[in-house]
This record gives sequence, C-alpha cells and structure tokens, in this order.
Amino acid sequence: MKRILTIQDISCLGKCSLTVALPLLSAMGVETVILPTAVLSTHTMFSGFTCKDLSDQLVPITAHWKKEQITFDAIYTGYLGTEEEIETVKQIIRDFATEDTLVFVDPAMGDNGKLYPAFNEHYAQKNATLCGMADVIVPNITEACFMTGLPYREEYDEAYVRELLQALTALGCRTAILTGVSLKAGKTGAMGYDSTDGTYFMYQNDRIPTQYHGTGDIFSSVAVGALMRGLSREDAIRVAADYTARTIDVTRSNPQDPWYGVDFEATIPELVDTLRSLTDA
Ligand code: PXL
Repeated sequence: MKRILTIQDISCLGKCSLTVALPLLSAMGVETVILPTAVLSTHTMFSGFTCKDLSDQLVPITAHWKKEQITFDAIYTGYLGTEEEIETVKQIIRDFATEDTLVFVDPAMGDNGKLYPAFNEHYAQKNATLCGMADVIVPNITEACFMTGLPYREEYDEAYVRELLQALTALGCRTAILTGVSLKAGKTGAMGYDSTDGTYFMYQNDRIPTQYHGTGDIFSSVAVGALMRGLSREDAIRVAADYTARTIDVTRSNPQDPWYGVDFEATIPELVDTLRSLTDA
C-alpha cells in the first residue's frame, strides 16, 4: 500500500483540509499519515473561529519519524497558516522527499479573486516558493494570479489559461494543474501543463451553479489519491473532477449553507467503485 503524508490544518467543524483528506485518501486505499499544522474550531469562513498554531510540533514529530526511518510515497500539502510554517514544510520536504516521492502542493489560500482572511500578498509569494519545490501543484485561478503576478480575470480564454500554466511552472514545479477552469459556458474543470514535455491536458464537466466551501480540498485529495493508485494524470483529474461535481450535486438537496461544506460522505462508495473499475483492485 502506498503511504502519503498530508500536511494541513485540522478544522474541527466545517468540512475541509484534514477532515476531508484523511477519510478520502483512506477510502481510496492509501495509508494516510497526517501532520496537523493548527487546530481551528471551524474553517475561517465562520466568524469567531479559534486557532491553536501547532507549528512548534512539526519539527519534533517529523524528527521522530526520521528516527523510525519512515518514508513516504507522496507528500501532499494544503492550507498552511503562516509563512514560517511554509518554511518548516519546505524543510520537511527536503528531509523526506526522494526521487520517487511525489510532492503535491495545493496552495490553498483564496478564491474568487481574493485571498482568505488570514493571508496577504507576501504570504502568497512565500507559497509560490513552496510550489517551486513541487512535482505537481493544483492552484485555482485566484491562487495562480497571486503567485505569478498575472491579472485575475473572470472572463478568459484558453490562451490566458496557458499563460498562467506556463508562469506557474516557471516557479519551478514540473506540472501545474489549474482548477476551476471554465472554457465554455456551462462547463468547468481543470487544465494542466507538463513542463517536461510541453504537453497540455484538460478535463471539463458540467458546471453546477452553486459554490461550496472545501471543494478544492476534495479535488486535490482525490487527485493525489488517484495518482497514488497508479492512475495517469488525465484519469486522476477526470476522477477528481467528476467526484467533486457529483458530490456538489448530491449536496444541493441539503439546506445547510454552502460555506459549511459538501456531503462527500454520501459519495465515498461511488468513488471507491470508480477506483475499483479503473484499477481492478
Ligand atoms: O479549504 C481551504 C481551507 C482549509 N483550512 C482552513 C480554511 C480553508 C478555507 O477557508 O479556512 C482553516
């Protein structure tokens, strides 16, 4: 079984980051080691959330693993609270990543043209340096613009997406996958660029006109889980995009506010079936 280390916060309530990554990756048949960077009462879209920073635990925890000679097939990072934490995570990657480790970075820090409340532009530049160390990054268009300095656009064409992808790989990562890319009315999905061979790839499905919180974390977790299960990058983004869309669709009958999160628990069996049909396992 592949073993993945995921480094992100744990928001106790409101489905995102570790409360999404751990169940999804486990259900996909990937051993999931977690490194919680902070404990929050809720994600930061609630007002009045509490936050206990756990940065001082990252070095002792990983030093123990090093002593135990633990290795990881992938390191997957998500929402990271502070610039210092990003520096610590970069050191953890240097300490644990070998040639065979997939370093997968979701620079979760904003959406709809804005950074989340806890962040500023300086933080975004720091996140760009973490992205530079990755094999695969999965920002949305907002995050890509803050990291590359290119202008954020609501309306765009494929040339704009290609420009963003090239600027992202110029940060140093091998492959950039932009999420939330819509190149036709009524469609949305992801488009990627592999800088090692200059190839673009894309997957679009039907756009569901409601935005839910935490869907980026769902897409990333399923994409990295699928890569760990041996799927090609094209299949991985298709499975992740279809699962995210299906989960949003299922959640629409839930009267809870969209920023609470999506009902991914309801669709895990379908994800497992999809994976089984693609891997014969
Ligand atoms: O899904 C991204 C995310 C993760 N963790 C925390 C967040 C957010 C987005 O707002 O607030 C704490």
